[in-house]
Amino acid sequence: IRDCMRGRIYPEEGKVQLGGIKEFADKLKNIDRIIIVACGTSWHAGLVGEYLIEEYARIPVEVEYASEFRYRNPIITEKDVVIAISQSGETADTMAAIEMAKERGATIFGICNVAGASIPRLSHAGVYTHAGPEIGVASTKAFTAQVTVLTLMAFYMAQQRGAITTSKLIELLTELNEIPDKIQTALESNDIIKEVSEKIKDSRNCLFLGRGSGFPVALEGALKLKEISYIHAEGYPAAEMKHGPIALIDEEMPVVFIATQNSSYEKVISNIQEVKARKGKVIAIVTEGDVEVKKMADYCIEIPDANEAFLPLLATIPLQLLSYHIAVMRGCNVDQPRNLAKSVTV
Ligand code: F1P
Repeated sequence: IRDCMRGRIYPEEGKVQLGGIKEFADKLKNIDRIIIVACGTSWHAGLVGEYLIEEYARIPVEVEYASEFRYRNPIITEKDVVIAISQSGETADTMAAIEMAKERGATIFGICNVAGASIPRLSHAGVYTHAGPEIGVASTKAFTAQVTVLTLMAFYMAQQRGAITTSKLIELLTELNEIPDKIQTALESNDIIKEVSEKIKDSRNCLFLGRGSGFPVALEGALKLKEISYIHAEGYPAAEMKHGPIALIDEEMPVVFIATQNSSYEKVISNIQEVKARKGKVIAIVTEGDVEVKKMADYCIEIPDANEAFLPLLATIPLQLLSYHIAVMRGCNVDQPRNLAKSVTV
């Protein structure tokens, strides 16, 4: 995150500078919508981007699976900005999606990790994430860096469009600057996470639930568990539980909640009660010092308090660790999961 922010944020001045985006600053002031295309973990980062861009810059955002978008006949005009997110910059579906959008006149903006890869070359402009090489196949630090870039973009666009006051921006950037230290603190929960992993490592299924920006975190938590430990896992918006997944809950089902103290806290608490009433095993990611959730959950993992805008950056860390420990305990190869490729080029 520090590398990603270096030279790009000036908290005391309330300023975000993004070189790659600068020449499109005027266009961004007047656009009617943004379409984000990506696959896998990068798609989850895109959902966080939707939340942040709509919240702060007030630009409507659509988030599309590139693998689906490329085969439809979507309505795209020269007024659209398409943001392609890809760690490798070589994902075939994402490339095909932006090639199609480009032919239809859209401006393409790439968020990639690997410099000089195909997606940055196909894009009109872009930002590199500077996450360094991902050793494992499953994306982890690239996700954190993608979300950081999207956060900076949301703030940058908010600033350009006059959708945010300088004092609010100073407040947000100051807190963003503290996130690397808070992540360090979040990592200190490793021992508890290991204990929790031991308890649920033999589960056949697992549910991940969150609201607001906690929803993409839930999706990412489920994907990591699937990818590296081969446990069937689903991420859902917590409020959707009653529309189907609630039928799955019994004493065999661990349910991981993103239950931090933000705008949806009370509602998440009632979702936890619904799961407990059906004897589900609740693992909750909570804000440091939480009392309410601790009374109900079977296991709690604390993360430092933060503005809701930064929740995905913090809450994803314990979920990545949870998947990691479970996978190791099950004897899985966390760096090279079966059937998965680092970049899906076909
Ligand atoms: C997309 C992705 C990764 C996943 C795996 C397969 O890659 O789905 O999120 O971890 O490596 O590919 P990318 O477009 O972000 O490189």
